[in-house]
Amino acid sequence: MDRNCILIGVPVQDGAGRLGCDMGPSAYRTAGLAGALQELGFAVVDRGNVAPAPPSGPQAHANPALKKLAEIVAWTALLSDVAFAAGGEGLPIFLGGDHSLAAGTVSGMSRRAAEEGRDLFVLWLDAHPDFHTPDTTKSGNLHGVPMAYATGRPGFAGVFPPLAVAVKPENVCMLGLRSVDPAERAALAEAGVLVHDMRAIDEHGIAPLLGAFLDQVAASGGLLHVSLDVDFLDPAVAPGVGTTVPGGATFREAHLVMEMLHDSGLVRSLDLVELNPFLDERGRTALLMVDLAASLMGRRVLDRPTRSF
Ligand code: 6HN
Ligand code: MN
Ligand code: MN
Ligand code: MN
Repeated sequence: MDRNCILIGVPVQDGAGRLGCDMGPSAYRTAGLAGALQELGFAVVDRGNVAPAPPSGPQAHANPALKKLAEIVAWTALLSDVAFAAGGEGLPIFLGGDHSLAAGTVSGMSRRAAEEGRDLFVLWLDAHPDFHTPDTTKSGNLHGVPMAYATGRPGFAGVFPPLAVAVKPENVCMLGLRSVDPAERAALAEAGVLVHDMRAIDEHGIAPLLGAFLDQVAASGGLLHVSLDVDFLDPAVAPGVGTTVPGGATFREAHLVMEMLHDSGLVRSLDLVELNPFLDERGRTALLMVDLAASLMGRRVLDRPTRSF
């Protein structure tokens, strides 16, 4: 694991259905992310927040439900370049911001991997697959499309920035799904994405499912990008998100995932997304996300801070 951590604030909220994700980067800073990583021995650079120039006008599309298309296209183009560059300098941690940011971070990291002659693998920790296209989304919220974009699904050409290197769908593992729209279900099956929903986690346990995927990444010599959506977690432990779905990962399952990721030594980049501080309770979701990031970076169970709310 790279010992240089690069924190990049991404206050995008135009991809979500409600306001508040733009406060995410501040909440992670307030919850002590940089200090937690420094305690683990990392050199941490906080680059502050990035933002694209505001678009000159709306971008037309045949789907009238689409919201803020021009804005999200601008974020995607910017973040793809930012991720490509930062991925070559250290281990970038993208502090969201809503999940639309992954259209940029995943496509940029995919280009970075190709530059090194390797494949990008993506571990997608989320209640949702975010596998709509601009044509199939009914809500029109573009945080519902990033993985379809990054894997090169049809429907983005001439709408989103051209994709330099598509992620192979078989290199994507989605863990924790429990809210999948019909169009997404069909597209996931057609693309051949590896999906472990909550039922699979309940039935087999999270460790063997993740372990098999990490073995596959290691065997192929690929780079691993992790995209952690707050709603991967059960709303009882992580209420600070706009798209809560009951029956999510427990505190213990989530930490185990992070600990296994650390032990694998494979992680090259990380998204922390969908935190909505306006919906949080006394910062507990922000603190949990920081603790999970620290687990991924090597903090052991016995060193976790004791907190009460
Ligand atoms: N997320 N599938 C729903 C939609 O509106 O397209 C939910 C998307 C959730 C997005 O989890 O980042
Ligand atoms: Mn998501
Ligand atoms: Mn989600
Ligand atoms: Mn199974």
